[in-house]
Amino acid sequence: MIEPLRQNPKEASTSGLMTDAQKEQFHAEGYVTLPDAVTGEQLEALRGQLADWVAESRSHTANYGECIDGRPRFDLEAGHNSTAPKLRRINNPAEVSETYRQVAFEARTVDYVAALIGPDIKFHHCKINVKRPRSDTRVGYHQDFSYTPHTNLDLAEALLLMDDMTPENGCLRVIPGSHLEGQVSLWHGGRFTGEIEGSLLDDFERRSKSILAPAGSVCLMHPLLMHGSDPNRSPQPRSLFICCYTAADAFPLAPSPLPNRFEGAIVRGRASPIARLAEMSVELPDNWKSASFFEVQGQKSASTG
Ligand SMILES: O=C(O)CCC(=O)C(=O)O
Repeated sequence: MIEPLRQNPKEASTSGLMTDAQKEQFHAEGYVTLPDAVTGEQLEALRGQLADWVAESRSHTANYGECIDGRPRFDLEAGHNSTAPKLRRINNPAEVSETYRQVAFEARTVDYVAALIGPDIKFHHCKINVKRPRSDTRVGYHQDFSYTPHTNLDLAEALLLMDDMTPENGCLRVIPGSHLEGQVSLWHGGRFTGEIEGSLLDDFERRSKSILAPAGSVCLMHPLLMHGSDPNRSPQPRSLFICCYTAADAFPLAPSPLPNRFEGAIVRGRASPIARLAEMSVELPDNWKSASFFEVQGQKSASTG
């Protein structure tokens, strides 16, 4: 008989890093926001690299760059031009920047994740969501598990704030406790729309909470937490470096939405030869081909707009 890899996978070796109240908030409300997830130097380096990418985007008129599956790495919002660049997504920046790879693999964020769903943690994928000043990019309400279904629910999405997040610049909005209410369908009329049905919006909006925190903080989300965000109406940018981590014994039930050469890399602890299966039914995503989920959610890019 095959024994479980460990008796209590929630027992983390990172004692003292987070308070019991912070861990309890993640499990009870589905998210927790923590300060100083990266050092000041790491934050500066991330921001510097992003500024270079935004500058580079000025010379492009359509999505560009190439990920390992042939899709563009750099995704531009419709209306992008050289004077008002609207770079909105960079897919798997860790593959093209050592600064981003180091933060994704080594920053304190990963210790926070190990304290919540560890000790054994795998990297799945990463991305930067940029909302340039006064840009229309929004994020329709969804649960990340619907894009990255796994054999169990021990996943954590780490959203690192690269700018202060404010009510005006399109801050992340979460629905506390929604991770305990099951998966909400993202398929409508036979199509994977990547966001919830419009009729559910009012209820979720009423229950939503804005994540307002300074740059360098991280919001850690349970994979079934419902969340979204509005356009940036301010003169300031709003950028998030988002990494998806899983427990070592959680295995994908669908192809990665953002294939990358680091998928499955162990970032804390040890690999698992055992897949842990949670008893649940899981709605699977469509294997979409566009440059980012913004297009899946019906928002045109510079290539399609
Ligand atoms: O950028 C945001 O506001 C939310 C990001 C998000 O939900 C995602 O990329 O899955």
